[in-house]
Amino acid sequence: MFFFLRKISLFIAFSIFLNSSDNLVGSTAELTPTKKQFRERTPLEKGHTNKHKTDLKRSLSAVIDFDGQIAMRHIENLTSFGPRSPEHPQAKLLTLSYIRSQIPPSMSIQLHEFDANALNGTNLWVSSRVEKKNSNTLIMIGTHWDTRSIADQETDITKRNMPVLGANDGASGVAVLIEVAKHLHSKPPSVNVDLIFFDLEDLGNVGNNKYAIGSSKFVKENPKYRPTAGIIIDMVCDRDLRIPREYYSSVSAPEVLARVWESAERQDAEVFKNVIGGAVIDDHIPFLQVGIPVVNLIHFPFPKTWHTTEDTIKFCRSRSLSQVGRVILDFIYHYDVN
Ligand code: 1BN
Ligand code: ZN
Repeated sequence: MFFFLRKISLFIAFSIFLNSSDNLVGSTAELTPTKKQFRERTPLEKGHTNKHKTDLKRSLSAVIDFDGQIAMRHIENLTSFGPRSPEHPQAKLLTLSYIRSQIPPSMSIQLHEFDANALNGTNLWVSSRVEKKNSNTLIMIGTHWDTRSIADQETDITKRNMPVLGANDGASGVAVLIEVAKHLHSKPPSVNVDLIFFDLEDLGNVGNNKYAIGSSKFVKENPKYRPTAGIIIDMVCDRDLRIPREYYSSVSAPEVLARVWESAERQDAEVFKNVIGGAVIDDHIPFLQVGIPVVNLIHFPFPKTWHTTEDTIKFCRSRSLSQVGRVILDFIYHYDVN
C-alpha cells in the first residue's frame, strides 16, 4: 500500500510541476485536431511525382522485418557492462563505444559533451541524410542510454541504494535505435533522420538533479536544431508492454502522435493503446518547451521493475521490441508520402 501511494504521489507531484509550465499547458480539446484537419495540413512534398509516390507506397507496404532477437542481444551486451550511471565511468565508456561500433558506416556520429551540476555527460548524435537535398524533412528519434544511480522504488529498503541495470529503462531504447539505424542503412528513407542517444535522463531527485538533463542541455546548446518531428522511446521491452498516448505528447504534439498511431495500426502493434496515459517528464519535454513536436512512447503505468534491481533482461521480450521497432520504421518510411 505504501509502495503504491509513493508512486501515485510522485506522479501527481510531477503533473503539478509540469502544469505550471506555460509552454506545455493547453486544453486537449483545443489542440487535438481531427483526422481530417491532420490530413489537410500535411504538406505535399516537392519534387515527388504521382507515379513516384505510388511506387513508394507500394514498396512501403512491404513487411518490415525488425529482428527483436537481435535487439535482445543488444540489451544483454549493454547490461553486461554494468550500471550506466555517473558512478560507473568505465561502463559508460564501454557503452558509448558499443553504440558507436553498431552504427552503420553510411551514418555520421557526433558526440555532444556537456557539464551539468558537477556531472559530465555525453549525448551521441547519429545522422542519416538523404541524397542531394531531396527532402527538408528531419525526423528525430531519441532514447536515453544512462541508468538511474539508485533503485529507489525497491520494496526492500535494504536495496534502495543499489544501482539499476536498466535493461528496460535505458538499454531497451538503445537496442531498438541500433536496429533502426541498420534498417535505415539497408533501405534509405526519403527523409533525413537523426538518432540521438541522450545521457543523464534518469537522475531526477537523486541529490539536486532533475530528469532529462542530457536532452535539456542538447536543446539549449543547439538552439538552431529544429527537426520537423520527433519520437522519444523509453522502457519498451517489458513482457507486458503497454504504450498509451502520453499526456503531454497528446496536448503539445497531437499531429505526430496521430501519425504514430496510424503506424501502429498499419503494423498491427497491439502494445499501442488508443487511450490517454499519464503525464511523464522525459526527454521529449525540453523539445516541447521550445515548440518542437516530439512525442514520448513509454510503458505506462510503469512496470513493477521500474527503478528496482529487478530491471533485468529476464522481464524483456523480443516481441515487445519488434513492435516498437516496426512502428518507428513505418513512421519514418511513411512520413513524406501522402
Ligand atoms: C522514465 C523512466 N522516467 C524515468 N525513468 C521519467 C520519469 C520522470 C518518471 C518523473 C517518473 C517521474
Ligand atoms: Zn528511469
